[in-house]
Amino acid sequence: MSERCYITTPIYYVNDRPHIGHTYTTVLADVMARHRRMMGEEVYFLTGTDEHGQKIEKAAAARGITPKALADEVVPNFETMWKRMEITNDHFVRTTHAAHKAVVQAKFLELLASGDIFKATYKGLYSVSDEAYVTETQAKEMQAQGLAHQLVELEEESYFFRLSAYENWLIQLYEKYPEFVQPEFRLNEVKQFVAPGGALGNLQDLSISRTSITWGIPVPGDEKHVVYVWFDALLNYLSACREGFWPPTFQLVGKDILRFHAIYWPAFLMAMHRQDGDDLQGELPARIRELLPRTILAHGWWLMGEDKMSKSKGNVVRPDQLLKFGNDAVRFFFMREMTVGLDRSFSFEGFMDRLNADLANGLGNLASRTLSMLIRYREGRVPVPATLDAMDLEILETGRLAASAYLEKAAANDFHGALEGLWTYLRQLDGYIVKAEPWKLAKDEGAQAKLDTVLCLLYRALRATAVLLAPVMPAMAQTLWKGLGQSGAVADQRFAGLDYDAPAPGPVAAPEPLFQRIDKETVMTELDAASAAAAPAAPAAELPLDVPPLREVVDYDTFAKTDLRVGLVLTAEAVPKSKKLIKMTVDIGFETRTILGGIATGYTPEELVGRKVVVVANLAPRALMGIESHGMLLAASDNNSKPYLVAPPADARPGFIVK
Ligand code: ME8
Repeated sequence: MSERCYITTPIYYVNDRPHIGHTYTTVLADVMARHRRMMGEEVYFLTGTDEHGQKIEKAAAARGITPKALADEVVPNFETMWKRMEITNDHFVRTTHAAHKAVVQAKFLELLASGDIFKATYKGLYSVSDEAYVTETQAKEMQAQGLAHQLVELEEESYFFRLSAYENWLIQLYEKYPEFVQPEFRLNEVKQFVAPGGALGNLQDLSISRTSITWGIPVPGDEKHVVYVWFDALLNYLSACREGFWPPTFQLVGKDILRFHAIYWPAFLMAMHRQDGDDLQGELPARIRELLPRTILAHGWWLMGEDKMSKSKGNVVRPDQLLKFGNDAVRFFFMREMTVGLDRSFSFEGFMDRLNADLANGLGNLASRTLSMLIRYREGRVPVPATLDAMDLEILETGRLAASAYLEKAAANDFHGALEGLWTYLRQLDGYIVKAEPWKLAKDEGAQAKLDTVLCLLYRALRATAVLLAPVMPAMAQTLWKGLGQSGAVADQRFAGLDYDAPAPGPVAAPEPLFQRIDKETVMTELDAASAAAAPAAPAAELPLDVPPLREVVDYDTFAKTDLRVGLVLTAEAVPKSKKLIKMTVDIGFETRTILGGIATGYTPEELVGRKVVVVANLAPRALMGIESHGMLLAASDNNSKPYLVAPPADARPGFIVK
């Protein structure tokens, strides 16, 4: 039986359309899947969408539609994009599929019965953007990065996964089976997180249910809880696995979601597979290792210059912008430019330079020269070499080494290195042509045998190149394959069966250009024009300041009577029937207050949660719309503008006095 290989991508959130990050991961997975098929492996390749959780619930609310309607609208964008990019996934999983939900609920109940999931009360800081509780250290890191507004203090009844109990086994997994996370420096990151300095006792149990949201898979038998979105999402790899393919061979993830995949995910699986008698403090049984993913492959990010791409910065590259240069060109660029694991900065100029140099010149030029010479000098028939001189033997040996190095690197998922090496070889072939001077040989009656050798070696080199490149550039490799007079699909070839010396079948065809050279200047001008058109319109001329005259002077003691405190908004909701009022609960360090603010023209309730504010804390309570307000928030405005809340610095703690 041939070897089986199960490859997964992350499942993508449906709050965005595909961007370069999604596209890169999916193309990498596809190249790996195609390559492994040509290695003779039986591949199951899974991708899909992650549709539950607070992020999606919020995005849908902002649009005024249900989360399911949002997902149904966005999912086809992914499916269509993958078709357009010739992605050969065997299945597309959606976490809203009934089959997936059933597996999540069944596994939840199993772990509840085994004691790996239990119910308790939890109080802690929760990161709204990560949908995860954070440790004190993480909270400090976030505060230092100015992300304090994304933290809220939550107290809720929750189901917990006994993550702490798996720390010992996890550490053994990383130590004994370092192939579990690749590349190696990413494994070190994970180890550092789980056991800084090699010390145990750092992992805390993980809250895996929520009562604060409703968009999720209900906890069976306790339906006011929904299953935490990461427990739900990670289980897609299990629920959508094809019979006989477990465990996953390669799971591709971006560096930002490595922690979830390298810590939580194997721990969930350990809990599902452990048996009575297994000792969690003892050795990790080999039987369990075999049921865990073989490798979590973590890639880096495409950056814009040195910057992270983000919707708010408006610098996100979308696949449509690249695909007008051809799908294979994009696939090639991704594989050639990015070293799996590292970040890489993207630029349109670099993109075009790479394609012009490697595809229009490099490969395209070599193919068209070779085919033209075969047609011109041999009427398209491929001759057989008579004798080989030292120069021929050298290029043959170079080719043999280049092909095996390519296959070795590609099998280790180093497509960057594989392609770099192959292109060095293509340049050596150009050098071989220059040295052999076939155009001179053609004119020399006595050099015909030598010309046969040169043409044949070039033909064979291109034929091997078409096979090697088929996973990376399926359409271009097929065009070349056909041009070389080969029949059938190049993707049906097997690397092991690659017969370098096989006779050529039919005559070669007139060369079809593999890649049209890009006129970089024209494209850059178009891009500049498009980005100028898309740039936000200049702000409307500001209205003149409209404020009342300065109030009468007060002495310090009068001012000092006002007690101002830093507060943290814990919850916020619109007050029914009021256009302006928002009702909030605000933590002011020593107590939590209900405060009404007339700020709905400036803020949505969602934007307020997690925000630090300045509270007038000793104002007499006042009832508005039948609700008593215990304080007031400071906001800046003039008579025309919306209110702008006064914001204390990120690390000011609730309760701090403002004076
Ligand atoms: O994280 N370059 O989904 P997602 C490269 N639903 N990769 C990038 C990138 C960039 N500039 N920006 C984002 C999720 N990514 C979860 C996964 S799996 C059980 C659940 C990558 O749609 C990012 O690293 O936010 C991540 O791997 C992927 O895009 C999906 O992001």
